[in-house]
Amino acid sequence: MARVKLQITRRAFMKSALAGGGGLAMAGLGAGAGLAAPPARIIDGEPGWFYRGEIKRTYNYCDMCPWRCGVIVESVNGQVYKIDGNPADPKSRGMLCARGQGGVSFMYDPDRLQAPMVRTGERGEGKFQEVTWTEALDQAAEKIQAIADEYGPESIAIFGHTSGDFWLTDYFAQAFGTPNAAKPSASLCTSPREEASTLTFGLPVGGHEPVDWDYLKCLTLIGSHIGEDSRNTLMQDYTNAWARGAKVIVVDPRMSTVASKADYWLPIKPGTDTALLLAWMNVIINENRYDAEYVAEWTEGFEALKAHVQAFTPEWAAGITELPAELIAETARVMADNAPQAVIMPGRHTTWYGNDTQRMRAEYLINSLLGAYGRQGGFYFNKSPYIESYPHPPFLVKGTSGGCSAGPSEDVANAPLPAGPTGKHRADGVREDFLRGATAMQELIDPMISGEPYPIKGLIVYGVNLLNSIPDTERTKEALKKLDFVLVIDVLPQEHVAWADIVLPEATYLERYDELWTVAHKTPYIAMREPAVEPLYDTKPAWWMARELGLRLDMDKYFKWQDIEEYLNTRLMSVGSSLDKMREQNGVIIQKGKPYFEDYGNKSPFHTKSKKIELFAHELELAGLGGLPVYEEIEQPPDGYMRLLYGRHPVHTFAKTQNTPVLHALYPENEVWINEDLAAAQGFKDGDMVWLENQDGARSGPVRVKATQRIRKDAVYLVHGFGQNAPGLSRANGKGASDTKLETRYALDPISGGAGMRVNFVHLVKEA
Ligand SMILES: Nc1nc2c(c(=O)[nH]1)N[C@H]1C(S)=C(S)[C@@H](COP(=O)(O)OP(=O)(O)OC[C@H]3O[C@@H](n4cnc5c(=O)[nH]c(N)nc54)[C@H](O)[C@@H]3O)O[C@H]1N2
Ligand SMILES: Nc1nc2c(c(=O)[nH]1)N[C@H]1C(S)=C(S)[C@@H](COP(=O)(O)OP(=O)(O)OC[C@H]3O[C@@H](n4cnc5c(=O)[nH]c(N)nc54)[C@H](O)[C@@H]3O)O[C@H]1N2
Ligand code: SF4
Ligand SMILES: [Mo]
Repeated sequence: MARVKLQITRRAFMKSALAGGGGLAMAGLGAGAGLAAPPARIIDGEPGWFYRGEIKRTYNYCDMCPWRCGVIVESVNGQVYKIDGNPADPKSRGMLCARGQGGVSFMYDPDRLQAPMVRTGERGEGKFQEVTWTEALDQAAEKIQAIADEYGPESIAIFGHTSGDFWLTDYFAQAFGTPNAAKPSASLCTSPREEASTLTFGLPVGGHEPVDWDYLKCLTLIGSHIGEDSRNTLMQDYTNAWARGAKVIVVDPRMSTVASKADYWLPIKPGTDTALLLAWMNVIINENRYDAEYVAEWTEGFEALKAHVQAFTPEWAAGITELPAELIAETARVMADNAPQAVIMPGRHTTWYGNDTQRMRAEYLINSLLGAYGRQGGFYFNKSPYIESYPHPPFLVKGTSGGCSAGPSEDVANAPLPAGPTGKHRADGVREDFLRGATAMQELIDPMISGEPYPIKGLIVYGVNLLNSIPDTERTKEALKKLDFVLVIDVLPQEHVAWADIVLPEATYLERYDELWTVAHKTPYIAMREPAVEPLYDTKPAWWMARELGLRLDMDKYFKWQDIEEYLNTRLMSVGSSLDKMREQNGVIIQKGKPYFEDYGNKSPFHTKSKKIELFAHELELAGLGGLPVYEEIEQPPDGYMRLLYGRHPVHTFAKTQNTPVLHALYPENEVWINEDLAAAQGFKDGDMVWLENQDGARSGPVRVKATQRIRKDAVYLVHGFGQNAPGLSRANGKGASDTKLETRYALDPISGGAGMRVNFVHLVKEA
């Protein structure tokens, strides 16, 4: 494949890659149905007839996905017209992905929730009556108080995601005293990689994967599908590295977009990645291609690892992964030849098969053998920005929600340890079932049904798509029927909203202030969010709802601030800033990082017990979970079935943007990818409409067949987020098939508590 060897400048890339999808959408469809044309500039001191008023620019961070690029929002006379990337923001660098530009359309979606509501029909029926905020909040507080009085505060569970979740899942939960706060971005997403990282380095990966892109020479992606996973920064970084000639190795059972641009595509048999990783270690160690000096200085357990991998030859792995032994050896050599500017980028959604922490550890061990951590062009050490919390009395419990989008960490060092849903702790305070993981969201459902080990009676759902994000939706519905109280805070009439007792409609990110976004990065930084316009309808921000509930629940001492501006200005004072100063300084505060070993003097940057990279994990060995990763065989599809795989589409986020007018227009429904030859043998062709049925008889569809050579014969693939059953979503309802509804099973990772969802099998059924 011919390559442009010049460094693509970011401007040029924007024109070529990003503006293509997003820009076209905005030009073709307008910022939202029925909006007037954007205002034009003043010519020769006189506004033209088309002049509509002054353009107001406000700072924000995008909430169209959990990545949160810094943006500048342009509005005129209380109407938002345009969102641009903030050039000063380390994530957006002046650019956005299509979803980010779709934010205007998301805000003006006419299907939005418009007023607080109280249920009038049965749970799940979706019958509500509008009430005032006072009525809704009074009733909610009364219910929550009654449950806490009878069963204790821990019997209220709080699920949260999207960027206002800090106020509920972190702040409110800890102040109220419930340890049962959880985010899908932990146990359904990052918990294996975070757990593995903590075990190996004593450091989390953090929200932003610390790949030192500018100097990188070799990138390996295990399942990460950059380009479909359309995080703005990653697409920019990838394109620049690729244009510079960096080698790219992609391991994926499907030829993803990024695989089509790689030097090597390894179409691995699903679920066998750990075998490949062990064989790579075998080659790197036995051919003396590891960084011996680095390994001696910075790691512990090398001899045990060396002995461990002897049996795992490329020939052994070839039999398991269905990849040629020669290709396995060759790719290991390519990585080693480029070390330490060679990294296996930690995937983000890493809950795959239930043995995921060990797979992630295997990736980190290779990165360590290559000497990549703390080296230019490998991984930098990221650092959280310094800023003080708003002063408050000690919280009643320590935060456990975790996740890739946790709010700013609070100082809760002296708070008692949480009693998770099992309530069991080892003598050293570590939870028995999960080593250190954040509370696993999907594991909180059972106590709602069984009352064991103690009952969960109330549920607050903030910005979580309950029936599209957690596997085994029938079990979730059973739990929803049993609960004494369900409070939902959302912006759209999503499927789960129909199950609420009380619905509180939130103002979108373009209409509200919010907590500061503090990012652990090469250059630690703080970004702000302020409203571009007044909230539409009768909607309110999360900080206000959390405070109003808190005041009604005798939690006044945690809500001393009168309004959000006072809260934010007090925090910003600790870094010599304020909202006004931030506005003058491009909406971000950038601090100095400590990316490389040189920045630590004689101190070790690793926070493990040994202060080294623990190739051998003593803690896991002690817990009987194995100090070194091993390959474990997983269940294979029954005859006639294929494994259900899933991933992202570049213009959609999870199950939340399918109804957004401009994004819906770009990709209105998903398709089921199936190997072309296999489809033909089963009597299906490209474009056929089919239903998908899983091993337990669950069905979803109808969905269009995409017959392609770009996927193996043992798997099919769906873009996540479609197949919704929410009549209030006029565009998304009933379009395509849902991976979630076909995931009636999951495999629990014993180390991280993550839910592996790629353990379900489907077959195609002709549309009835
Ligand atoms: N457009 C868009 N971008 C997003 C998001 C979004 O919703 N929309 N969400 C963001 C979030 S929160 C996350 S967590 C990330 C997720 O993005 P990633 O971390 O990149 O996603 P994964 O789901 O881990 O990877 C999906 C890929 O794994 C491949 N795969 C499936 N099974 C296997 C296997 O056994 N082995 C290997 N090697 N590969 C396999 C699939 O074919 C697919 O290409 O995306 C982020 N970016
Ligand atoms: N089957 C399956 N399950 C998955 C995944 C998958 O690929 N397949 N991916 C997993 C991953 S990686 C992740 S991170 C999670 C994501 O899980 P979720 O975050 O639950 O996913 P979304 O569908 O984005 O749901 C966001 C919800 O927040 C609402 N919302 C949007 N903006 C706002 C706002 O400003 N305020 C409030 N209050 N609500 C708002 C949306 O309407 C929606 O109901 O899902 C996980 N679950
Ligand atoms: S990657 Fe796209 S959707 Fe996500 S925060 Fe950035 S601009 Fe918004
Ligand atoms: Mo995620």
